[in-house]
This record gives sequence, C-alpha cells and structure tokens, in this order.
Amino acid sequence: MKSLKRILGASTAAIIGFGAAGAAYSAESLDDVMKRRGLSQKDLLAAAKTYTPTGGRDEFVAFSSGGQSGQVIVYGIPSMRILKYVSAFTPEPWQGFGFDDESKKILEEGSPKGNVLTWGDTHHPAISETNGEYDGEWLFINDKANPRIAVINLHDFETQQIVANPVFQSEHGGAFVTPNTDYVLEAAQYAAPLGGEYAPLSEFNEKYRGGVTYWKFDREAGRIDPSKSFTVEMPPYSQDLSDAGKLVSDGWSFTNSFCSERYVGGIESGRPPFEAGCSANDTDFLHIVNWKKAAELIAAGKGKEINGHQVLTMDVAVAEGVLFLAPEVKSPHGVDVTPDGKFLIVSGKLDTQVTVYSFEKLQQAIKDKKYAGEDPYGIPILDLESVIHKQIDLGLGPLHTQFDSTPCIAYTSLYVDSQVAKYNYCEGKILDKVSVHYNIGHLMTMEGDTVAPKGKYLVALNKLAIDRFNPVGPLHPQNHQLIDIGNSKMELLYDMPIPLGEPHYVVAISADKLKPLVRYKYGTNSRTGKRHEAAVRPGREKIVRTDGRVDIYGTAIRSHLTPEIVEVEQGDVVSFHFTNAERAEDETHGFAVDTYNVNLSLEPGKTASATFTADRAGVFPYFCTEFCSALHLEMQGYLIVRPKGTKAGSGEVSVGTTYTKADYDKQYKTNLQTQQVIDSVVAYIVSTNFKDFDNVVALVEDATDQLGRIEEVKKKAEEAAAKEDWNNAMLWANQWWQFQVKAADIGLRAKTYLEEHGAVVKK
Ligand code: K7E
Ligand code: CUA
Repeated sequence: MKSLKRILGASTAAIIGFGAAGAAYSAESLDDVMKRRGLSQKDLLAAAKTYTPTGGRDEFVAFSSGGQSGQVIVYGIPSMRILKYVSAFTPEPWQGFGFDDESKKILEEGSPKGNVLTWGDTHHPAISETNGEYDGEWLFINDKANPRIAVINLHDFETQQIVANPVFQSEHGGAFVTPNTDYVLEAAQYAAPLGGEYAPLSEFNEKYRGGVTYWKFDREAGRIDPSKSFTVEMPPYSQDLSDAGKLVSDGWSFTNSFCSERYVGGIESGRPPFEAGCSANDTDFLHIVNWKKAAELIAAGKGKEINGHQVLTMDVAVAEGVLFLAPEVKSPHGVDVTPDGKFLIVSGKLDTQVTVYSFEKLQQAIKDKKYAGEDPYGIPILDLESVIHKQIDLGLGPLHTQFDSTPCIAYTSLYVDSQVAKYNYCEGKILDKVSVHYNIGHLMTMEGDTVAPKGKYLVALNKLAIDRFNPVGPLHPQNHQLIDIGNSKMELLYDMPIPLGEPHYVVAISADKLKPLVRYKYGTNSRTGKRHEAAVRPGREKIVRTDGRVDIYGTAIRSHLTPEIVEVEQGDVVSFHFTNAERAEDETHGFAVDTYNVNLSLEPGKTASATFTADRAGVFPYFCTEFCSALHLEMQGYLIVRPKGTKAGSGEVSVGTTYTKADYDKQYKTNLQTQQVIDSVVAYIVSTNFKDFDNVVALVEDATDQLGRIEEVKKKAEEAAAKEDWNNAMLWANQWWQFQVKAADIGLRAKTYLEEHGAVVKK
C-alpha cells in the first residue's frame, strides 16, 4: 500500500479521502510586482490581452512557415504560445518524420528523381478554403529552395504528400489556393529551361522560361493529383508572389515578377552584378492569368507535355486570351487580392507606393484590347493608367498586404521603415502607422487573406530581432510581434522569438474551425490515413522470418513493448512494426533502437515501421522514448545481432534476483490492498456521468484493459506458488501489481479530468 502511494503520489491520498486542500497565498500585490519588474499600466493592459491562464485556449491558431527548417510552426493567438512544429520537408525525430518507413516514402516520392532531399525552405502556408473561407481541413506549404509543395492533414497535423515540380528548377509564388481549393498555385522564381534541361546562358531569352503551376487538389482523396495539374508557361522574368482571384475575380490569378530586364549577371567576367541589372528598369510585370480557361484548354488537349506534365505554352496562352501583363512599379513583391475580389494591391519594394489595381478595369482593358504594347514574347501589356484604381504613398519598402474585417481597410508592411501602415485603399487614405522591431516582411491578420477577414489581431513577421531578446550568439531568433487592431489605433502587444528558421508567411484560423483527432483508429498508418497492413492486436504479436529478413509485428502499451527480445543474424534486414494499443489521450510511446538511427513516434492507435539492415553484430537495447508511465524506463527490450554465420541462441536467459515465499506473500497482500484503492476510484467514476466525456471513456477502456490482464497473470502466480516456484510466483504477482498500478494511474487521470470538467455525481 505504501509503495503504491509512493508511485502514484499524493493524488492517491485524495482518492481515498485524505486529501488536504492546499492554498498558496502571494505575499506580493499587483503594485509590488509592477514596481519590482518596472511595468507600466500599458504593459499590464497588453499582458491582460495576451495572458492565457493555465488550461486556457487561444482564439486563433496560426500556421507559420518555418523557413530553412523545412517545417511549419503552429502557435496560438493571442497567447503566442508555440503548440507544435510540423515536419514538412525535413526529418524530425520526435514525430518520427523521416525516420519511419511511411514518412521516408513521402520524402522519397516528393524529391526529384534520384536525389532524396532532406531540407526545404518553407515560405507560404495556405489553409484549404470553401467558398473563399478557411475550412480547417488541409494546409499546403511550398519549398522555395527545391520547387515542391507539401500537403498537411489538419486532422492530425501530419504531412501526407509532397509533390516535386516537374518543370521548374526554382520557385517562390506558392502555396496559394483558389477559393474552393480546386488548385494550389506555385509560381517559378529563377528562370531555367522547363523540365530541367541544359541550355547555355547565351540562349537565356530563347530557352529559359518561368511559369505558374496549377496543382489540382483532389479533396476526396486528400491529395494533389499531378496527372490533372498543369503549368502556364511564362517569360523568363523572375515570377514571384501570387494570389488567386476571389468572388468577382474567381477564375483568375495574379503573379508578380522582378528582373523582367532578363539580366543574367556575370561579376566574374567584369559585368555588373545581378542586383544592378535586375532593378534597372522603372517597371516590371504583373502576370494576369485566366486559369479557368487555361484548365479548359489543357482538358481540350491544347497542352504540350514536358516531363509527363501538361504545359500551356505562351503562344497558345496568348492566342487564346489566357495570359496578359500589366506594368508594375520597380521590383514588386506582394500581390494581394482584396476580400471582395474587386482589387489587387501590389507593393514595389524599391518604391514608396502601393498600387491598387481594379479587377473591373483590368477586364475592361482586356475586352477593349487597350494595350500599351506587347512584350518580346508577344504577350499583350495593358495600359497602366487605365487599370489602376489608386496609387498610395505609404512609406519606404512596402512588401505585403492583409485585410481587416472592416471593408476597404488594409495593412501593408514597410520593410525599410520597419512599420505597419493601416489605410483605406478605397479612398487612398493613410489611417495609422505603428513601428515594429525590426524590418518586417510579411504581416498577417486573422483569416486576413480570405473573403471574410476576422480583424482583431495582426502579426508582424520581423526579419531582424537585434536587441529584443536575451542574446544567444550571432544567429538571432526572428521576432513575431502581436498587434491589437481591434481599435482605430494599432497597439503593439507582444514579442515572440521564433528560433527555428526564418518564417516568411503565417496564416491564422479561428480555433473552432479545427477538428483535430485525439487518437487514431486502431492500426492507422498516419502518413496515409489508411489502415496499416502491419497492424496487430495485443496477443497477436509475432516475429516472421523469411530469407534474410525478419519482420517484427509488435504492440506498445503501458509499460511494455511486445516482443521484448529479438534475435537476428548479422546482415538480416530487420523491420519493426509497432502499434500503440492505448486509447487514452496523449498516451504516446516512442520506439528507438540504439545506434541504428531508429526512432518512431507511436501515438495512440498508430502503427509505424522502421526497417534497417542489422549490419553490425552486437547487443542493441531498444526502448520507449516518451515518458509514458512510472515504468517508462522499464519499457525496454533487446535486439541481439549475432555474428554472421553463427547459430541461433537457445533462447535461455540468465536469472537475476531470486525470491522467497515471504516475498511472494508480501506482494500478494499488497495486491489485495491495491485492489481496494482501485475499487474506490472505479466507484467514484461510475458514480458520475463519465460517459458524457469521450476522453474519460477512452481512459476507462484503457484501465479496464489493464485490469482485464490481471486474471491471467494472477493464475500464473498462483500456479507457480502451488509448485513452490517462488521466483515465478513473485514475478507474476508483481506483473499483476503492475497492471493494477497502471489501471490506478489511468483511473486517477480520469478522476482529475472529471473533476476539472464539471462532471456531476449521480445521486
Ligand atoms: Cu516576402 Cu517568400 Cu513571401 Cu519572404 S516572401 S518576406
Ligand atoms: Cu512507453 Cu515510455
């Protein structure tokens, strides 16, 4: 009894009714704390707007690109607490991503042929939309470094697909979705021959090309369908950010470009550098694409196949009225369509102005063939004056724009000025500016790129942190600053260091739109969402040996891995397939094999595999890597790799401590007492409306499962005792107790949950 209390801690006492209510009294008043920490009233107000008490939830969930980490960073707003890193393009051992066979396959399939990439530079996340509003189902993110798009399932926050662009060598303008997520846009960046062929730079104008890929998303399958995707070929201007039209402009898309000078650099041969040649002209080009028509043309067989991918060439696109250009001010960056779809705002980073284009005027100019000329590839250039609504002088280095819940109100980041400008784009009036720290890139308002922005908060994604945080060496974190936009004046609330790559863009969704899973259906391959063919139930674990290959079908449940001893011959291909048989929320196990670079993450219900060649003979402990229970460290096993050509071992193991009848009797008595504690927990739980709480039902199932195993081991203990085999009698009695301890632990968690979630005791 005493030892059970030790293991379960004070809460056992609470269960059986001896709990003493503890209260902590703070000796300091609010004024004292303000004085001690040098806080102002304004600071307190900001704190009150962001502070989230223990157990509290955020109103919005943000998905930030993780830059060079190749990941996605998930955080809450307004608390700015980081909730998760989701691996997209980079192996990450905690999640087993890039370590289990299932995710290795995703990385392989999502790499260019013959070269498995293990990093990416994520820039622009995009949440799937229905009728132009976030629906919380899927997240897409691009890899700017190696032109790719990842598809993340927002039910479990796992990457389930990566597609490598079949024609580009570089990209930037992805991922942006069309209003019903029919397509995910990915625009090229640095021009190269489409399909990756060789061509010398002397043939740049003729052979190098840019473009925009329209990846077809099959919502039913939850996958991009490369066979139904296509690219619209574009001139070798460096295409940049893009956006899809919405409402009135649905069916069209817009893509900026820089270096329309088509300059190819050459410092080493005495030519001026890229930066000079790529910013020499006063204007670049906005690419305007009728993607709906382009899709029809592809369906009608008007495409050209490159690398097994359909490309709509510029000739066809121009002849069919699919592709147009409009001048834009020097070195533009962001292009953002307003929530009503009527305008698009383009910022020129080497300028002070944002240009507001009118979609209606663009359409009129196209209809009237009001062209200022055509570019060297025959693409009509619309007359700038006739397509703009307004140009607004905002400040230095405007980059990106987001929208407020109030119509006509926009926010644009000013990189050089390190400010956010709030203005009315309908009237061309600046309303407010706030300084940020420092050099802001993107900014983001809640659901601010949809047809229905939610206002309230804005996040400034600052490139430099400089002096804002405790110094951590020359490489600084980035600084995401939370700004209150709920009132007419913007108010800076909070600095959050981001210590994982350089995020570019972030999107935030109302938290109530997300419906993540608590556990997987038993035996799910999380990387496909389907049943795993190697899943087994407890009691059905097995080791299958076929020529040079050993497959282990195992389970993980508190606190043992089954099987525990696996012997193979050096050179065998070993494949561990583990299923986590838990149902309780957050009861994840890990599985690592020492020095074989193996780590799996096994969330409740998940099945994952690790395959490797046991090329080194020796003894390799394997074990659980998540502190899952009091006996987590005991969740262990041995992989024995015997030297090549040696005979299989006899299976005999040596005996450790030996036990007496007294040990057995003592354990037996403890078990009977422990059962009383369990009975009291069970009595409490069943006295409540616990069935109204899914999580408690799952906990009760797990506890029942643990208790259900007792009968068998109790019988074994008693049989051994009858034979006066005190060693086995004591060990089986102890296993019986282990099942009790786990059941009690789970039961206590259920009890706490019920108490904290307002369960009622039935009379
Ligand atoms: Cu401006 Cu890649 Cu959107 Cu960086 S991008 S900031
Ligand atoms: Cu399972 Cu630790």
